[in-house]
Amino acid sequence: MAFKDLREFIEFLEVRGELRRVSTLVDPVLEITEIIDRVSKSQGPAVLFENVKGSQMPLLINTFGSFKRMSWALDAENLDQVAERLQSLFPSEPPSTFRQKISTLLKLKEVTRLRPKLIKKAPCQEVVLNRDFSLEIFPILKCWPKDASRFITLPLVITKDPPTGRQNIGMYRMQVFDERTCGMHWHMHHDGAQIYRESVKRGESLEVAVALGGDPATIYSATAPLPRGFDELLFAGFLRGEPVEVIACKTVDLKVPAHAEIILEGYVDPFERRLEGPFGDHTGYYSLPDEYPVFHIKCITHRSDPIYPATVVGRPPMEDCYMAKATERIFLSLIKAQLPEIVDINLPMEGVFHNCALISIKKSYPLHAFKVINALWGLGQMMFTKMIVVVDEDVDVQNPSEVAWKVFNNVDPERDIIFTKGPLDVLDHASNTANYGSKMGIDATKKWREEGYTREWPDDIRMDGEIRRLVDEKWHEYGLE
Ligand SMILES: Cc1cc2nc3c(=O)[nH]c(=O)nc-3n(C[C@H](O)[C@H](O)[C@H](O)COP(=O)(O)O)c2cc1C
Ligand SMILES: [Mn+2]
Repeated sequence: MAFKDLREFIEFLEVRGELRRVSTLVDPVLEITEIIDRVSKSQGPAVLFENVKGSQMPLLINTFGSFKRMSWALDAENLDQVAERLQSLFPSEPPSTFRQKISTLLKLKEVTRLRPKLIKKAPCQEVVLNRDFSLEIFPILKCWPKDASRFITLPLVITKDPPTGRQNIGMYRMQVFDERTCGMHWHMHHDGAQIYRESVKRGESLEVAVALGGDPATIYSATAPLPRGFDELLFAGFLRGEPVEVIACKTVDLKVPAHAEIILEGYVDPFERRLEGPFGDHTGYYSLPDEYPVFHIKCITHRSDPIYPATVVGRPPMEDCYMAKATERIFLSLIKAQLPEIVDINLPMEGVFHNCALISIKKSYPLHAFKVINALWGLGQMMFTKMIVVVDEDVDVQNPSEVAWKVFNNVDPERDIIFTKGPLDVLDHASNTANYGSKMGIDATKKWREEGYTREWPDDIRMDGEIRRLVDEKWHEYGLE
């Protein structure tokens, strides 16, 4: 059964020994980061800090920071289960028989049932503050020494696309400028920024609501690279198997997750910009200061006893790596629906997801690897991928050592590497130019005669099965244990 809110998930984690409460007084300025960096690097639990300096509210962190917790957050025991659920929605073969067509239609009907559901009264509005309010009541973190200020690090930023009226949710960190103003760090390629550009074109300010907390699948959905126009809350409904309940905001025309802990309502002006950053980011480097829009808060609503959710990003692995691994598993089925020759994908944590992709394929025609590489560079947020390595289907891409063995031995660099240019993630610091640069595709598959390879490709060394069985049987006799 789906979790209704953050506190149900906290209870679930606590029963399973996956959440610790800390009652010692801790400072949200740097101290929590150092604690959670250590916990995270040793695959530790989620932590509820109950006594945070300067605030009455407890702070929840590292909630998603393991494969187990990330899977539970999505109502599954492991991420492959979640992927399978999605696979059934996006079959790689079009329905052919009447029965298959009916079953596809039934699934579509099921999806309609899972659309967000509007309710009239919600926990996230138990307290409404629209006159004397300040962000200072929240235990907002300053994560790293050179961060420009405190940052809200786990916000669900909700906007509405002016032409279509469709809502979008993205997670964009928010620098606190003062009691009622924050930076709005939506990267130019993300839906939030595209929607904002529409409002700039119209010269209108854009209404924005920010939810903190909510059920864990909804929080994850804000980070999922869905195509523009695809409702993150419907996606969350699908992950949960139950619709997400929403409520109308008090001062803006937006609907927010009813079971969130805290809601910030306000607007972003079409022309105002302020320097945002630096901020210690998930690349393990500080993202440099740059001009970003500004969020003005008009009203804050929250539960009577809110829990403030946060995360710390930094040199991987950290909490966000597990959220991204969920994305890797879930979106593999969507990618496969378009590129069925793909067997598996590994986005290594060290590559922070947009820097490196290891891909295995069923190769069936000459230069097939390059077809896949080029297709991925044109596919949603995979467009950012700086380095793509393609290997044959028998190579386990989840084992980077096996992939390295293939690359180092199978590749003739001049023949097997292609370079291209394209957009880069805003956080890339290696390119001479911000936001775009070069990319590399490496074909580490076995080369064919039809690909111009005229020599004889050697076999992998493998022992005969019979000898292996013999040695298995006699193993203890050799006295080598
Ligand atoms: C912890 C965390 C922090 C993130 N911070 C930002 C950010 O500051 N700006 C941004 O544009 N994307 C950020 N992202 C990535 C986006 O949330 C993600 O790409 C999402 O798909 C964007 O949604 P959208 O396309 O609907 O805008 C962050 C992701 C995570 C997990
Ligand atoms: Mn979106």
